[in-house]
Amino acid sequence: PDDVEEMESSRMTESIRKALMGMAALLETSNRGKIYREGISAVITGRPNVGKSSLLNALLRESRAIVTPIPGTTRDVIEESLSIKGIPVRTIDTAGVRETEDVVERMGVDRAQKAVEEADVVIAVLDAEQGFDDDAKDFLSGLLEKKLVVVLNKTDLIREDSIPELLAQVRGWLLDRCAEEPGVITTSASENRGIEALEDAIAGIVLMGSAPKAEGAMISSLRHRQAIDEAHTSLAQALLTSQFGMPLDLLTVDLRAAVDALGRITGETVSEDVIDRIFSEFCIGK
Ligand SMILES: Nc1nc2c(ncn2[C@@H]2O[C@H](COP(=O)(O)OP(=O)(O)O)[C@@H](O)[C@H]2O)c(=O)[nH]1
Ligand SMILES: [Mg+2]
Repeated sequence: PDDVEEMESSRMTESIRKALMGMAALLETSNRGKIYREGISAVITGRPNVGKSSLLNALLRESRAIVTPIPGTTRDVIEESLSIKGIPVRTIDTAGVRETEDVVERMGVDRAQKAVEEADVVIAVLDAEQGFDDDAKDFLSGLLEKKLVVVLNKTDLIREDSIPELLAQVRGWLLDRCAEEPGVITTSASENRGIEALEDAIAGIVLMGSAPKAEGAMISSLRHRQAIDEAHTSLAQALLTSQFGMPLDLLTVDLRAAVDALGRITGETVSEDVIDRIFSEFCIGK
């Protein structure tokens, strides 16, 4: 009987694990829904004069944005609301990041750093003409933990056949340093080139990991999300219990909570016999 129970327990663990994976995939679809509904924040950062403001202006033209300028000086943080591939993106243009003695500029730089910390996505702009030198590496070093899009701007100022080499250098350097795979693209803000690629890169990095994996199914309402969140938590608890080889009876509480939470979506409350049926499936010996 002990052997049977042990076998059934591992089958049970497997079933719970599968259900958990399904729910995790569903929850990811709702993250995606949330991104389209509520939007994200992006910050454009880089050394002074690399073309940050020019890129923001190019994005504004491209995205037919709802323009809501927040008052600020050129040394301050300026925010615009864009719509990038259908995703609302609050985009912050920052003062150039560099060491400075100027008190007013210093405040702008501090705010820029704070904006970077708080942003969902960081658009790091480099001057392609400057090449991928130590200063550029130094600058990117502080951003490796973020969802990152690296833009090599001013490509109109360098030979076209040197672009692939430059791209490869930057990609190679970032590859084993970044928490998440960054987007790396080239633009010319002044010639309005690469702006579409920039939009694709931003949307791509935002949606990365939030692609719907559950065939066909997608959570769209907050109420459903909360219910599935709860069921997910209960099932995770049940998985722990079952992995530690606790008596199956102990699982009832968590499984029941999970089933009840899911029942709130369909409007059904689950009767004792559903729980009994679930258990009779697993507990042959009972
Ligand atoms: N040749 C060239 N000049 C650019 C490009 N983007 C910006 N600039 C110029 O570089 C200077 C600084 O641009 P700006 O957007 O103000 O840079 P920011 O300080 O990073 O905001 C301006 O004179 C721009 O016209 C580009 O892609 N190519
Ligand atoms: Mg600027």
